[in-house]
Amino acid sequence: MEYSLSRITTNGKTIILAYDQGLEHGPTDFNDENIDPNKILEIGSLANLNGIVLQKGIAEKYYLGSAFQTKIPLIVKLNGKTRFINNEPYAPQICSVDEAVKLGASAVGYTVYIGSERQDLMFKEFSVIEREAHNRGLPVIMWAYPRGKGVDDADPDVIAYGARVALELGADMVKVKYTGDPKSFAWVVKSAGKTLVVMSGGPKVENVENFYQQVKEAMSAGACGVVVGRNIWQAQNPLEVAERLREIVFGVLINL
Ligand code: FBP
Repeated sequence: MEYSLSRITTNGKTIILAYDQGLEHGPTDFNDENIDPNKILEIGSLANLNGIVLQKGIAEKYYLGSAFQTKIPLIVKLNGKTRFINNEPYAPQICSVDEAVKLGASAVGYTVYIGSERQDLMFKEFSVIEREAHNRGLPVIMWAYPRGKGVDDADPDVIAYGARVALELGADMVKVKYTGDPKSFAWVVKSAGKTLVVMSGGPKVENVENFYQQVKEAMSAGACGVVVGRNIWQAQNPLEVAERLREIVFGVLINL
């Protein structure tokens, strides 16, 4: 099976902008500016990021056929749910690999709620997606989110388990929460084997320096980059945050 991560990485490293929160959390995450998908596509393009994560509706209406298509690679999120689904979550597939290809995707993403009572449904959907995407030459990113009754999603061992599940199921990249310290994150990276690990951004932090420190630690532990949404586009100056992230992840500056 042929697939390449080169369209969403630079020298094996990556910074991906996440913008699927409108579905996952609702417009409560947005203000008058960042509720407009064009503004986020503009940030990702100007900051020269490696990809933007969109659900198919936004991809179709704001990306396909627009100037952004040549400026920032698209990662189509193939499943999703609202915040009203909590205890034993399941995020159904809402877009096919075929549709993602037609939208111009360079990769596809899928969330697996590992440990949820409905995990088997997500495993089944993921396995079909993995096969179809790889047959079409597209890499697959797993959002490995341990969740459900009795699952502690902040436990470093549980996060490492999620990373291992991604490897076992054939993901090329796995997006996980930071464990809180570089030693336990290095074990997460080891557990993921040849599946590349990206650190998840999370809610906007009060002190952005703490966020940069976490990214530094994750990179030093072997992560290949980050998938960040709110900590970039909710920031006062998103391009400044993106520049700092580029310094950390790639070790270079961009001209703003
Ligand atoms: P953020 O950097 O804004 O946290 O985005 C990453 C992300 O995985 C999004 O892709 C997704 O919408 C959201 O977080 C899901 O967060 P959660 O399920 O923790 O509410």
